[in-house]
Amino acid sequence: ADTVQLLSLEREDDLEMLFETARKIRKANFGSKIFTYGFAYKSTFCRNDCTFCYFRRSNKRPQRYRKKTQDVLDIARYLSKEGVNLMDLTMGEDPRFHDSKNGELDALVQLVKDIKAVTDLPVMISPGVVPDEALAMLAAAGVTWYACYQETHNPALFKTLRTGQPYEERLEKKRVARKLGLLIEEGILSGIGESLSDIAHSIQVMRALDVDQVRVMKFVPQPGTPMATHAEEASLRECLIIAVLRLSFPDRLIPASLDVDGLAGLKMRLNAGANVITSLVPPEYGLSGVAHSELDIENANRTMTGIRPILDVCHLSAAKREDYLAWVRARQTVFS
Ligand code: SAM
Ligand code: MD0
Ligand code: SF4
Repeated sequence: ADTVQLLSLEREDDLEMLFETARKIRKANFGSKIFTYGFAYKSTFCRNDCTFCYFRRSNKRPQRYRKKTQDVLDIARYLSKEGVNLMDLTMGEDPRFHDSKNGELDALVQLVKDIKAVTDLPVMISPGVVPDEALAMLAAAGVTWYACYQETHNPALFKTLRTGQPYEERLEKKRVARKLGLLIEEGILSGIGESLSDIAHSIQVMRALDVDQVRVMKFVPQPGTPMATHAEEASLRECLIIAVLRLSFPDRLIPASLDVDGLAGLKMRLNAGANVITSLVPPEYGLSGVAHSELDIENANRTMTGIRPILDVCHLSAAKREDYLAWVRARQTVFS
């Protein structure tokens, strides 16, 4: 069946068959092991004004912060002890981190080194579009992954979402990252006015990019933004796309994010063929989520302890650090 046909499935039994196929493909490639990523929103300042995002520059509501090095290190230590496989440092496009003028970029570079020294965890960085030199410095410091989601590969739709941001520049940054030896994560938003052929086209573009990790997250309306009253689609649609991604990228990593529906939405995403749980966030550090700035954080649902019962019912288990490192190394040798 072609991609658009799969994406138009609606009947419950058809969907169940698709999800089952996706799980079989996951099993053939990854067994029953699921990778886990810790998440820290390092800076919630941003120069951009994406219409879908709570942290867009013009929104007055978010709590803006830049987490101190020591706090992020504590967080990484906590998550590492819990057994996560990777630490994702995310930030708004905060220009303070874009050059060496004020010391923040150098502090970030040092933070990456410290996380690796203290926890031995691989690091993913999600800083948005940053200068090539900054990316090169982070790569040299030992960052493993660059995550940067295009949201859509329809340039006209992109323009309405990422207002004022050049489509090509954002796409190109991922090629730059790959050339620097980084693994790359690319992704799309669903429920933002895309057509089924837009999604199919995204899959083609992401295949051409040869991305290592590929995600879909459904759009969650954010207070204080132009899309605050935009309809929110059913989470099942995100799951359908996850399953189609699994069919299209059998041996790549596909996240089930805790950020969209919290712990309650984990099982359905794993059942759709996801093999990474992202956005594990420890309580009590005052950290924000992205699609939900608070959901399930302070009640400790977004922790390894929180997710284990779900892994159990799905007959899955959390991968050990060695399993994850082996996968990463194997991917790195493909293009080095
Ligand atoms: N500022 C960097 C950037 O935009 O690449 C890094 C932040 S990254 C965590 C932001 C990602 O979260 C976006 O690329 C988008 O895919 C997702 N996101 C943001 N707002 C969202 C929302 N309201 N609903 C669902 N996903 C959202
Ligand atoms: C997540 N909140 O995994 C995080 C974020 C950025 N690399 C990831 C969107 O859902
Ligand atoms: Fe800024 Fe990223 Fe939010 Fe866009 S998605 S407003 S770049 S934090």
